[in-house]
Amino acid sequence: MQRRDFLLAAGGVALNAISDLSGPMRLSATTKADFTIRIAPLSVELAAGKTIQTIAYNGTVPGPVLRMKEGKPTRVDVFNDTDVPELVHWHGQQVSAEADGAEEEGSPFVPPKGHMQISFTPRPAGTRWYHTHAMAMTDLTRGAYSGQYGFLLVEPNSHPGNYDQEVFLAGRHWDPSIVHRGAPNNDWTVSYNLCSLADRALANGEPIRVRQGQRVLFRILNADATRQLNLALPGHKFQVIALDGNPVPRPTAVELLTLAVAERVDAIVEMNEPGVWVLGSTRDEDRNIGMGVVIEYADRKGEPQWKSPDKSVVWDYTVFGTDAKTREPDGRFDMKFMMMSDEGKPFNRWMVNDQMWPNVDPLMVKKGKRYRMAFHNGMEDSHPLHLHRHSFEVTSVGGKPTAGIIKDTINVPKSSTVEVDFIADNAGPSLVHCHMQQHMDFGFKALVKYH
Ligand SMILES: [Cu+2]
Repeated sequence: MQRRDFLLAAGGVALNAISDLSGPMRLSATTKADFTIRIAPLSVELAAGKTIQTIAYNGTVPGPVLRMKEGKPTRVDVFNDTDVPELVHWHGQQVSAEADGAEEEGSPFVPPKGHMQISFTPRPAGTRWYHTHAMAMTDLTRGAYSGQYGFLLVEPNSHPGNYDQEVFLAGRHWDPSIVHRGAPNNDWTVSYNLCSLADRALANGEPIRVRQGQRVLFRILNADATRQLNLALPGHKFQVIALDGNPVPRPTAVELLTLAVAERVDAIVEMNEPGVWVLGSTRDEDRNIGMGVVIEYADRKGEPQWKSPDKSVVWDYTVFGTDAKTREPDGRFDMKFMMMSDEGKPFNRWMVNDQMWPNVDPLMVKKGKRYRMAFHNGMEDSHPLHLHRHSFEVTSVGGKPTAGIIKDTINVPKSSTVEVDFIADNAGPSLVHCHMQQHMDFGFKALVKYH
């Protein structure tokens, strides 16, 4: 019988892991946990006659909403009932590298048929999420192609929200397969047959029931492995109050929401257009395979109505920012991303500053200093860049300066540059990577390291 015990401690954050690789589970030396996550196979009928087989948390997709208190030390028991090692990542949380659930940072795996107790202090408050950080490579049953995702709501001590109803929506594509695309991309991508925004495909689950005059807070997550999410609700506007869970300096009403992979939007909708509506993807091909949910006003019946926003309506982060001048950073990192030529098999490989993972120079930082990362995307696709264990302030998008928008993931549109600043305030290795699964698996990543 093999047994391994870990006890790692860093900055007051401890992590216990006990695993038993061959015999019955042993649970000695762990303290009672606040939350339990069980990773196990799940069969779920997302639409009538359309059942998918996946791996999920606690038998549901999405997994349960975990409500944690900001600043309160929290323990999570993770049981892995599958036969492969797993990692649970706390996206947008300033935790230790040990607890972060990223192989590249040295976080331990939850062993197959094993258990691990993870401890951290949730911060900052806001709409975060938890998801697997395992690599999938060409196995589309693993990683972000699986059902291992859920909301993590870190509740602040004071509640600023003024709303009548709270709704969690997480966009996902399902039933993936690998395809090769021709010009101009000339790359390998993933195609899907089914979508969900609530817990079922559009029109297969319960509608969201509202009353005229209600203010509904939508917490929206793009939990997809690879695809951008564009959402509209005909006849209504979204008052965006937070991006990636962080309040924006200029809450603004918009007709269209765009979320790159892993991004979150908190938005309030005033229900003042009675009817039965589709809140759904503006891409017909996604909405037609289930990306949406029905919004039903009290006493209203009939077919859900859909109308696409005008083509001229576009998503622009900077409308939520200010014109304030941002502080000059103490250091700057230019990061250029390039796809390597097609090798004839999936997937394409990626380079960062002409270097190939794991031989990518780390971004070396000193504690307490402010650094600017300039993401240069010379490709024909947009890429969602995510920094682990830190938040950043967006300072320019496509050459347009902005300030005050705090995020952990940002879309870098094709042929453009996005700049973000972060304070080096959480020692330890931190991964910065494209959140599209097949890109991070095949080299689109680098590490921030502290001197
Ligand atoms: Cu990418």
